[in-house]
Amino acid sequence: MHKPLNITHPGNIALVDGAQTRTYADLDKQIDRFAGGLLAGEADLQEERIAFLMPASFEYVTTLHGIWRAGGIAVPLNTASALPELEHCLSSTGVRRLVTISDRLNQIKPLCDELAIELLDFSQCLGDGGSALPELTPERRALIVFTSGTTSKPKGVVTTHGTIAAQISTLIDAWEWQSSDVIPLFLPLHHVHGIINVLSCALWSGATVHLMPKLDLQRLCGQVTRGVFTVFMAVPTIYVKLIDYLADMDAADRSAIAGGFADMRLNVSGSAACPVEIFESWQRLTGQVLLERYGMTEIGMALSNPYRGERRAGCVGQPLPGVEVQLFDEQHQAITEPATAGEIRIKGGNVFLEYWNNPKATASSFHDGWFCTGDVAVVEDGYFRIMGRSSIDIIKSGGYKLSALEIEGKLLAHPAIAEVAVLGIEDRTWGEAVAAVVVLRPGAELTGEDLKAWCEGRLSSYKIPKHLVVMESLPRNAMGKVVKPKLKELL
Ligand code: MCA
Ligand code: AMP
Repeated sequence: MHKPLNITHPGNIALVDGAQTRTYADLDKQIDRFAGGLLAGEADLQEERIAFLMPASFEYVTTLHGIWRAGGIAVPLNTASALPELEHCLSSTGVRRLVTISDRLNQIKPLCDELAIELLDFSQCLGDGGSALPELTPERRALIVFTSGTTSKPKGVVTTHGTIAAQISTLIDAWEWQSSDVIPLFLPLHHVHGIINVLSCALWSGATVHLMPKLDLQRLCGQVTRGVFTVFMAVPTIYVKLIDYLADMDAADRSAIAGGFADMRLNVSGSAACPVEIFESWQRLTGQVLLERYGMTEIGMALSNPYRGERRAGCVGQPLPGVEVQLFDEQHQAITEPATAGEIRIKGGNVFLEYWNNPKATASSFHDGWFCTGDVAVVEDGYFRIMGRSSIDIIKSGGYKLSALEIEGKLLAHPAIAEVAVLGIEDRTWGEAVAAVVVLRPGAELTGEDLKAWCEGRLSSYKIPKHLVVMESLPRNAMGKVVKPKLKELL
């Protein structure tokens, strides 16, 4: 069983939320109370899926760990999701109880009523403490995180306590986490980057996490200037936003903030490719050589540039300790020649157990015991370099993985749209931006603004097309299948 909280220094500050702090001892006690409250006299939640909807907060951390301690499976929900997206997560995992905080109750209540889910206010779940808690073995399921892929609906990725322990411990070793570390957490807490790389690595190490419900560059940079943080982890979009933010200010302020970053021991980029231009700009601005790493919801982190040693721009480094990585060609043969592209496949204790309730998808994502990532890479002078993905239907925007098929399915319900193809187009800030190419119904008209307004409440904001192209017909191949058009010249 992994030790999700490092309580060897109970007086250390675990969490900071604005002016409030929680020591490890306080947090530990609160988690026990929450676990006891959820158990309500039962001995073990027996892998009951418990969903929770809340921003980064003490309540979030207590809920996540409380569910674990009580023997449940934690299902963290995206606070930015539209209701139909939440509906899919809740119904596909058979959730019967959902925990939230008081100012979110009204938002989620109608959906819980419709799905006959018991809606719990966080404070309602705190017991008196001191309840007996179940023994948790590594093979028990712990977490379901939703990921988009080449299917229209996101799949629930199940990891066990053992998987999570492996994902955390490899990063702690590789990046030399220490109890003196302090890290800001502004990434969403329904994905591995925020949950594992930032929150869990820090709490396992006895370090301090500053919880931020949203990315607020001004506030963040103020703290950076004051030297609050030792480690910083973000997606490339956030480094682009920081570079642009710094470019717009006077030289003295810029140099104070840049100095704050320069003094940290580590700046990490991941979740999407970090363009060489951004890697170099960040180094010029702050002196920090970004450590780029590669991961995926199903495997946690797999490849990383070295903490000590050369961090190469445009590359994702080498396999992390305990993670086996091999490139394969289309005939499933292992590639042994350098500089030959192949699919990245992974083995190790870090690999997920299954897609929830979807044995077919689970089976087809493995080959000969290797998890097939769908990402293509080459090895050059001992460093892996990601070349792209094997499916055009996966878009990476702002660090989020999006399914073109899911967005197409949604847009087809628009009364003006007869046919649609969704694709990602290169974008400096977002990596890729979502674009929709549509064929309209006879006589219909549609602008980008109309489409955006229609999508609100139906799709999370980062899935809403930022570009709209209307065509007479969609290009098709000889078999009549739609071929996604090259948009560069049309936009
Ligand atoms: C938001 N906007 C966008 C996008 N997102 N426009 C184009 N493309 C997008 N992707 C627009 C909104 O519509 C809005 O426009 C404006 O930007 C501000 O929106 P807001 O949501 O406030 O944006 P933000 O707060 O600045 O968000 C940017 C962000 C966020 C902080 C970079 O996208 C983010 O947290 N990304 C990280 C995702 C992540 O953690 N992924 C990890 C999964 P308007 O003003 O016109 O309405 S991958 C993973 O876990 C694996 C294991 C791994 O390897 O890490
Ligand atoms: P997700 O499924 O949301 O966890 O996203 C995982 C995907 O993000 C991977 O399959 C890659 O396509 C992409 N990814 C993560 N890190 C990197 C990176 N450093 N460079 C390029 N792509 C990355």
